[in-house]
Amino acid sequence: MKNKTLVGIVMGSTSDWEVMQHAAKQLEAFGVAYEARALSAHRTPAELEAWVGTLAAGGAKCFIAGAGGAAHLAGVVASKTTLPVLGVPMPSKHLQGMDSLLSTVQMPKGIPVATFAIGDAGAANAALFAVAMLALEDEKLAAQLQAFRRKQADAVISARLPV
Ligand code: RP5
Repeated sequence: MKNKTLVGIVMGSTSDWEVMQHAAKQLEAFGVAYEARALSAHRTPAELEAWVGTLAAGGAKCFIAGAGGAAHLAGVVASKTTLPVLGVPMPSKHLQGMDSLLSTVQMPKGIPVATFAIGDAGAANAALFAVAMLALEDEKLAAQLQAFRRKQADAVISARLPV
């Protein structure tokens, strides 16, 4: 039986997948069930609202939303659910993602979006943050997260500079 979807990953365009795949891969590494869709806040608002509602009703615990340019996707998702929304600004052609960052992070008071770094690191970190939230009520996942951190620390400690 397919595991219940715990995290919804949404992006404004299929062109965002190159970045957002890092969120998906990170969740896969922890065995967290997710559903990923390309749905736009301005091109497919009705479908976006329906998808958010379906996942929330099905027991999802949070959403990761990545978009670029005038990036209102994460804010719109946050307007449709009280579940935590983690925003990932896409790198953009003309402003190198600063447009995406500011339009995702500068949510007016009342509807929060937890915003991560521009690009691949932000996508991976949004997934790690989702894992941390899920780990609050899942001891096995918490142990996995501890082991992940330990492995990273060990890699730094055992690294040797080429001098
Ligand atoms: C945004 O516009 C998307 O999130 C994407 O980052 C950007 C460009 O989309 P495409 O023109 O590649 O579909 O809505």
